[in-house]
Amino acid sequence: MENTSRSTRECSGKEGCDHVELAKRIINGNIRAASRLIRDLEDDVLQAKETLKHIYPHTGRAQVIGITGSPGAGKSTITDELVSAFREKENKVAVLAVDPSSPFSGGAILGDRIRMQRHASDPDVFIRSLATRGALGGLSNAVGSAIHILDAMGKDRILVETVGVGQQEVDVINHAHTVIVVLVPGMGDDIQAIKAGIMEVADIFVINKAHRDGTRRLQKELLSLLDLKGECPGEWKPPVILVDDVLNKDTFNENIATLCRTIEDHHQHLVRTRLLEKKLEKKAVVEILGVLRSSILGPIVKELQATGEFDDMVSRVMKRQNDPYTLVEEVKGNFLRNGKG
Ligand SMILES: Nc1nc2c(ncn2[C@@H]2O[C@H](COP(=O)(O)OP(=O)(O)OP(=O)(O)O)[C@@H](O)[C@H]2O)c(=O)[nH]1
Ligand SMILES: [Mg+2]
Repeated sequence: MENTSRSTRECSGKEGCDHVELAKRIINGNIRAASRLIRDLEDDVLQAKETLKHIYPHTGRAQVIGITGSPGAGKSTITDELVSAFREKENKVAVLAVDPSSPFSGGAILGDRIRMQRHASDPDVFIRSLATRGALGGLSNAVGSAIHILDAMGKDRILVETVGVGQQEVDVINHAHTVIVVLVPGMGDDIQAIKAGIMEVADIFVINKAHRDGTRRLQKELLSLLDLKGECPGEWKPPVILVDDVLNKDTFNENIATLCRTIEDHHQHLVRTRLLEKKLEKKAVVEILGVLRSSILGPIVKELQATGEFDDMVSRVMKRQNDPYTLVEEVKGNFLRNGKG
């Protein structure tokens, strides 16, 4: 209901609902237009899809870099520094801070904005946070679409920051071409990382706050884990980069420069080995399945919820009056016959 009223309000507003016009403004790099569409994605406004259709042909150019790691590992600090490094090369940059845990934008993300304040006046740096309020397409879908918006705006590099915890975050980070996992010594990060399956998605490891005790131990553990995995000739072995205390400006900057070069090397590797093509193919599959799920399953679920049938199904399954298989078969049959649940 909330979504419908919101879309109606926007369409009758003075900005109108001309998707072509909104798409054009985004393609021209208009920050307000892009922000509005990202907000609509968060709110699961149906019309957002119409605008996305128009911007899609203008996407596929940007390099997407994912940054993940435990809370407080230093992801935003490193992201902020990467933004500066990319700006020195005159790249247009976007940062998407994804907060899966928060039902509202703000909180930790607000901290990120403050931390990245020095880029606030740069028109070629666009920083946005993304939280979803239970979008049917799921967070990963919303992130994929937000990346398309930033890409269509003409950004050369898109940095996606997320806290690496569970499967949802792994799905989010899989939108990136290159994934950086930030670890900190002395936090039991190694164990957490393996548990969360983050090891599998890492292309580059960063040990941040490398002035701390335990850095060498963590580095050794990581390297032996990577050795255990083994590697085929020509395969990318994720390098482990140490990043010194942000207060040791000179070494910190040097370390960030190494990180930038490694990101470049990884990108070249993806292109050379045609892994980039494979990644893009996988992304297309995931994207189609996600849209299928939200456009076919979404309306059925909404209808069942609106009529109270969904609650009824839950209660029947709980009391073992019905099994979910039979119930879903009935829903499917009704839907195919009548076009509704
Ligand atoms: N001393 C020191 N502090 C650091 C360093 N890197 C980050 N910090 C501090 O650690 C805190 C967390 O850093 P962030 O960059 O916000 O970490 P994050 O991983 O983005 O945190 P979340 O987004 O909240 O998960 C901040 O107070 C930083 O100033 C470092 O190298 N040395
Ligand atoms: Mg952060």
